[in-house]
Amino acid sequence: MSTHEMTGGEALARALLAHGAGPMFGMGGFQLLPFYDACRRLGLRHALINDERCGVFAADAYAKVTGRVGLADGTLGPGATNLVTGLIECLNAGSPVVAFVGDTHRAYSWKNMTQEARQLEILRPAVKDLLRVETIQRAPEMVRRAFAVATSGRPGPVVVSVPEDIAHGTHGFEESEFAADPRHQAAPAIRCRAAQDDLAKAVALLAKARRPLILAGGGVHISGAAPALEAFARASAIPVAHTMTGKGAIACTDPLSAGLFGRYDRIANALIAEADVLLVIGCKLGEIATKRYTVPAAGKTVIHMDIVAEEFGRTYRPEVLLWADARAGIEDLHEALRGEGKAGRADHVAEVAQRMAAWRAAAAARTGSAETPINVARILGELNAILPPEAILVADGGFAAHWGGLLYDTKRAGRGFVPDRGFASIGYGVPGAIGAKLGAPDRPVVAMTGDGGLNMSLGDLETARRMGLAFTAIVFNNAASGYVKALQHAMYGAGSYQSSDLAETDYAATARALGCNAIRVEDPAKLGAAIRAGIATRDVPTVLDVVVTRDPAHMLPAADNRTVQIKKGDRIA
Ligand SMILES: Cc1ncc(C[n+]2csc(CCOP(=O)(O)OP(=O)(O)O)c2C)c(N)n1
Ligand SMILES: [Mg+2]
Repeated sequence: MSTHEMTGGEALARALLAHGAGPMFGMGGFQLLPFYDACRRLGLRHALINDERCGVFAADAYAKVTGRVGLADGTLGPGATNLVTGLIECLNAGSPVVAFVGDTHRAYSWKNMTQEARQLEILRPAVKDLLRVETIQRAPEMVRRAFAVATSGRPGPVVVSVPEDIAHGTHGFEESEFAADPRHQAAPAIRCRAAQDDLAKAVALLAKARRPLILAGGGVHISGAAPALEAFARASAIPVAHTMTGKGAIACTDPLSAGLFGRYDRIANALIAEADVLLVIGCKLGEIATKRYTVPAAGKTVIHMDIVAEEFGRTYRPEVLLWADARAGIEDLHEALRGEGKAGRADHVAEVAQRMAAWRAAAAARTGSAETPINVARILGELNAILPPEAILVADGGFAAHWGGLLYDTKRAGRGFVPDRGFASIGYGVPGAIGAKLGAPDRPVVAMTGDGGLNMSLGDLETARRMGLAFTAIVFNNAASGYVKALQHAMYGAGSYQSSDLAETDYAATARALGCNAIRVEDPAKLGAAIRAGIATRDVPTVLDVVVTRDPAHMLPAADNRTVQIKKGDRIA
């Protein structure tokens, strides 16, 4: 048998290629140089990112859009620690991501090596698993293991720690050592199904339900279950409400859509209160989705379907537990229920559509607002009118996700709205758009970000320009850390602002200086044309610097946010 002498770095690159993997985002250092060199020689798509956190955000968005494993890397020390925020997004959101981190040469560890830190201890709680390549021979095995863990069960991030002596050392590998199981190229690699007796209990409850409602979370998208959910909801006449991440579980334009539930809602919270059975799918029922554990109110009949058994009962005590992959579980329910009880739900379904129509009529004043500075709702109104069904809307961690979650209408089932609600960090908009565009090069990608969020990730507009990626980044320019300012306004009164103002900045000029296409929009009537121009642009990002309200009393996202009252202990967002 012939062996091929290569560095550990090259073995890692070959193992990635064996999984059909890439693109990858990172910033180099000494430790991983042989890996970078192998990427160049072997043609693994790798791009320099200007902040490793953004590299993981891009990998996360790529994984969310494609289901395939997102890849990132960081060098020893600050490179590794910069990964933490991004990795926690992947962990909390269930995104399959593999990250390589350079580590010290083991002959010198703990001797004040430059950039040395207890980095594995820092990274450990941020990931689903942390593997260390202990001997060079095991490099391909560790990559295989990382992909297997990242794509199985509830997907998540896996760090592979690569000591310098492993990356730079050499070993004679046989070709067969790089074999990879193709099922682990994407999540879910393997699906589990609910127990028959649990399914029977769920079917018995749903068959006689008159006002049932499905509450869909991001797990629906991780599982690729949206088409199955749409078919089940239609065949069974059960309306669907969703979390921010669950948007697109069915199309928002579907008559069965009850819209967002939880902290902000259109009509869904009332439907939850009136429901006789709630079917929760792929949703952790966390703080925002439950409006701080008040929705659903205690005493509801809940069927909870999730792939992580430990999530059952964490925030709400369900009647029936369906321990299943979402798509498999929905298909099984569909098959077993066979539309039973559908006829008795005709009024319920008609009422949902009527209430949604009434909500839309009430919201139209804001989504079509001619106010200047521009009302953020108008931006969502324009996006609803302009974006085609296949578009992807990325939303930054702050207001953008809440405004988008509430007001954006997806027009087909599937993940068309990509917020970073795993960790809700600001700064996700631009790198998220980079990852989404690489994952779906033929789909229009639009990102919404606050000016604060853009400030955090401005450097990676350079990355997007360098990579020739055409997406549209809409900046909600309110010259403020607006969410904080709005809370200060509500809690301490007008004028009581601390560290929540930003300098008035022309982000269009900033973006132009970075080589991007850019338009500053101050007139709401010009918004539509600007969005269309952004979508039509090729090979370069477009930044739309949209001047929105600076009045902290009018920043909160709701059909009429002026009536929002903050109660003690409440958080608003
Ligand atoms: C990394 C990080 N730091 C702080 C926060 C808390 N936070 C949530 S929204 C927000 C305001 C962000 O300002 P900007 O991006 O301009 O959005 P705006 O609210 O003004 O639309 C902040 C600071 C966060 N989510 N993430
Ligand atoms: Mg702002």
